[in-house]
Amino acid sequence: MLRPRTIVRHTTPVIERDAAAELLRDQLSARGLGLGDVLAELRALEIETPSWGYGNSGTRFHVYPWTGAARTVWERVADAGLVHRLTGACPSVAIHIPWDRVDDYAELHRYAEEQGLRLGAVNPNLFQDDAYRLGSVCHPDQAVRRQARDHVLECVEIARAVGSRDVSLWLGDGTNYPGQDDLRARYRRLLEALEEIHSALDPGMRLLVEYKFFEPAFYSTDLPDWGASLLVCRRLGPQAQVLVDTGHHPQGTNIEQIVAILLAEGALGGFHFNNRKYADDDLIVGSIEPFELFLILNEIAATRREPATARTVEEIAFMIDQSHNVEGKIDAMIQSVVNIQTAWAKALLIDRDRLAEAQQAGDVLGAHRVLVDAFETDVRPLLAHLRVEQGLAPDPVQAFRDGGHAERLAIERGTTAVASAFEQR
Ligand SMILES: [Mn+2]
Repeated sequence: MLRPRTIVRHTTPVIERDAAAELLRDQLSARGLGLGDVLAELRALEIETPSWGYGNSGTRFHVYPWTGAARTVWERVADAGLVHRLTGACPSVAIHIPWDRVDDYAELHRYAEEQGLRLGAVNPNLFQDDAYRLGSVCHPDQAVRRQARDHVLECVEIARAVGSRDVSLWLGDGTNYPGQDDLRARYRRLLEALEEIHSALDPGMRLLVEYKFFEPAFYSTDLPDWGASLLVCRRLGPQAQVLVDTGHHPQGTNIEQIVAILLAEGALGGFHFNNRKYADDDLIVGSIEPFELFLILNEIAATRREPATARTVEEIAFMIDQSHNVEGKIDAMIQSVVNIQTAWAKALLIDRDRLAEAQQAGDVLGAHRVLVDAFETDVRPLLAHLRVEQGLAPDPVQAFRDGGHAERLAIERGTTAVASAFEQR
């Protein structure tokens, strides 16, 4: 989420007068930007981390247990709290039902608050029950469809109980072979289910509709792309919005253009950020394609500057959806947060007047160079300044590594045997 824009009066910059800071100042003033405004926009960016990113998880091949990884929902929320304390940018944590199911959601809500957090999006699980072999809400059998709908309705209840705005829906539904099921009938079943779920939302709540072009199904997926998600959301109403998971597209897809169109249509509800090389790899955000991440955030930054669309942009949920197989969980999460902040800072540094001029004049490479110029700017001093100003360490990854946290958690939790459905994900 982006906090509402605030007009920042000119505060006295406190960046140390070292060479990097001088350079940064020059870079900002050359673009007509004030340090105070840029810092305010950086502070506005709130990133939601996923509870499932803190436990042992992995690929279909093996799950390598990580010493000190969170074992329960309480530990996952505690780890999210630690990430927030180190970054100052992650005030909410998404939960997944049934992995994070508890008897008393008021208690979970209170516990999150003690950790300095809100409970964020509630994610139903429509892919891990034996009954879902042929799908969940699109299953040919009415009884299975009922079970799936009831599960999502339970998640709406949980969202209400914990004060969460968003129910975030991803379906594993699809078919593996041509002719396996009637594609139009499946679409009708999908609409019927989502209409019932959407009508159960309170005003102010949202249903985020995620898409993915393949996997676990390999021939057809019932919500394969952003167009299908958008069509469904349009049928449902304004409380249904599209969720873009950056790992859910075919190779070479221009994700930033999808983002631009969804922004123009007021239909972008949020992101699941992660990165990939080949498929839905759920790697650290920005680890493989930092330029793509920058271009996505460029669309957000540009839209945020326009008064007509600024309000819509504020509602976007910036969520991480990752799974860490060979690396430390908290370390990886902080690195993702840092990478998003870095790309956001670079997007804020784009000289938009010069860009618009070049575009209007048909100066193809001139316009391209304006973007590349911002992308190549070293924003590390700017982000370090932001954090020090917030009373944080300048490099949160280093702060985590130096703070003895991993060692403490290893002693407290040890190595978890990988047995539950959660860890097998
Ligand atoms: Mn996702």
